[in-house]
Amino acid sequence: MTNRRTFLQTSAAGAVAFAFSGTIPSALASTYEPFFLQSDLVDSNGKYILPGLPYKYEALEPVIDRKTVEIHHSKHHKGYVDGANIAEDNLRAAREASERDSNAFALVKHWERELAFHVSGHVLHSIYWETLRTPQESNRPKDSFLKSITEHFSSYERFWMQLEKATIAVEGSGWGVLAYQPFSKKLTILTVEKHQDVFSVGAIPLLVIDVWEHAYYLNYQNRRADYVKAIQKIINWENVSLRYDYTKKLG
Ligand code: MN3
Repeated sequence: MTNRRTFLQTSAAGAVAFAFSGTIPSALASTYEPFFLQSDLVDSNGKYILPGLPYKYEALEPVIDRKTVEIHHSKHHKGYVDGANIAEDNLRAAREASERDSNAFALVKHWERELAFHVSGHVLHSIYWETLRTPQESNRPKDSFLKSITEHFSSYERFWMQLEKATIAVEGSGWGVLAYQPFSKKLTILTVEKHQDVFSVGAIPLLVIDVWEHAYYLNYQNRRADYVKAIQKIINWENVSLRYDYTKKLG
């Protein structure tokens, strides 16, 4: 399935320098494929599409309520998908017009920014949805991924505390991110304040926590810290761990 194998590679064609690049090794593709079934980010014509959720809107309750997930997915995420297509359409139109109109790229800065903003939002939300699941008590990564987390951050508790504190402290809207740096073979915690800006060239996001208010306001109002603490119960560590296994093969 071409779409699946090129997953985030496609978005690298947009303005997202931290997206996956390269193809999924065939040995891994079969293992990984089920996790991307709902995550074709583009259709066969290259148009961005909204991936279905891998669970029902109410599946994350009580950590995140049904209404928030529904609005977040069907309105906010959809908005990024539509915005990315509009930006690409306008850039395509400008390229075509440039043959006869010397001013065709007058708005190129605007549309490149729009493309970066919406493609980044599309990619980050797609990872966000996949790396969540129904609440589990004492939800921890397992086996080799737990071992890697411990090696990089000395313990799971210390790792989560840093991720939680960093995410709560994000100024304004943004994201907390666990990422992998292929060039250093390190797991790293990063934050994104404006997701249209590249937050760390060459780092590949494995787990992202959305802290734009739309992600939590109905449940938690201004209590971002409560939302970030609670989200630990709904992290799908198997998915995060598979992302890690895959990205390690890239570098
Ligand atoms: Mn969001």
